[in-house]
Amino acid sequence: MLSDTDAVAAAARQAVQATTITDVHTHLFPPSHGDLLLWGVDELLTYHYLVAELFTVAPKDLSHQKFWSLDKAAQADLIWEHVFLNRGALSEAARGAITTLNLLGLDVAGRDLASIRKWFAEQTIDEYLPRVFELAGLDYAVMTNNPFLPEETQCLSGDLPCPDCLKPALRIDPLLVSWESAAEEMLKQGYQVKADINGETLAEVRRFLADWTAKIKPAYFAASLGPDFVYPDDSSQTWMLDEAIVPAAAEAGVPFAMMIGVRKGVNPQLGDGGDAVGPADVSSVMRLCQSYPHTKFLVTMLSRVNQHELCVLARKFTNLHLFGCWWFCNNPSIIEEMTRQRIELLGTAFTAQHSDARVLDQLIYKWTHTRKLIGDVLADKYSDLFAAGWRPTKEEIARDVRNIFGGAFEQFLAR
Ligand code: RAT
Ligand code: ZN
Repeated sequence: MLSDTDAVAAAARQAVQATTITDVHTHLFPPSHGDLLLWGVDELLTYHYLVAELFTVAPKDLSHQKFWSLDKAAQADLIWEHVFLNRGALSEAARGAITTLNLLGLDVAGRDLASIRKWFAEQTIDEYLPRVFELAGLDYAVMTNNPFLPEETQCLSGDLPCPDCLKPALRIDPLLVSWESAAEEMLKQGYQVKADINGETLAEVRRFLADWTAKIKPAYFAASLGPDFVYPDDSSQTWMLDEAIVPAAAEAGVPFAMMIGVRKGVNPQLGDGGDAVGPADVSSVMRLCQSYPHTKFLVTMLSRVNQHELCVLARKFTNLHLFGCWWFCNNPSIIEEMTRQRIELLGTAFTAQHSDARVLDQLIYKWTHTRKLIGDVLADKYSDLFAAGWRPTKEEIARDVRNIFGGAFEQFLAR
């Protein structure tokens, strides 16, 4: 029996520490996919979030071109020197690398990158991957599998082994944002599509999606969309959604995940780090939910200013499930604000976070940081509830916590 607010708050924090998490969106791959799975200290240090930070403080004579011409270890050296040693590593991404190394038992305070590298060189991925999942406390992570990238399709077609802790998702941005390149790849794969989208082409897109669904059994289809995303309009994007993606998702019985609000390539010299954010039109999500009540939509939005409107929308539609504090929102101040807002408007019917890990080791810090923050938020919320007169049990708290860390996502998939 939890007999006072302190006990309830402690139980909430403890439940968040103990819960098993399902990571609903990452960029990880199975070890059998070779170099596609990134791990180790040099990958951690050259995360695109940190590359962007390097160029906010880099010496004038370090051009982007010069940086990209270096090998991975030399790039990592530059980030270590300028972001970590010459400045306080205060950003979330920099602190994250430190949390990861520390929790792996490495002497990060000693600042000896050479010995950290030596430790990683002694690890084997088959032993390291389960260790990372264990440290992060995950049952499984959903991958991002792109059927438009030859380096990925090669692996996906090869029936290579995949551990149970990694589940596929089908990433289909090119259908919506770069049709020409999508069509080119689909033609190579034997689908009779035309640059000018017509009825036959849309039928081929449905066949493509059905075939890839049968091959990889994705948890959902996913796309990232710009702040200018509008539905419906008289563009081929609307046509593609109405005639191909939505029917194919319905046929496959999977949700369509939309990640909305990224301004792609505002500085292409930064590579993956060159994207920015813009507020998007939440009413487009509303119109999709209204038009397709039997299709499920998983949604996350990048702009902080969209979050409140999106939460209100999620109260209106059972076919809409919110997930994660995406990318530039995956920062303590915003995670705290978004989680409070979501609990206040949605109870536990949402997924509080995803890691977006591109480097295996990032699972450790992203989930450690998130657990601490959300544990504090829930401690407050349960204290308020106790003060209001409700008496939650430890078991009920554990149930609620699991829901926002994967339970509600699985219930949504199963609906
Ligand atoms: O967070 C990131 O690493 C971004 O670059 C993107 O991967 C984004 O999450 C996406 O899936 O498009
Ligand atoms: Zn992502």
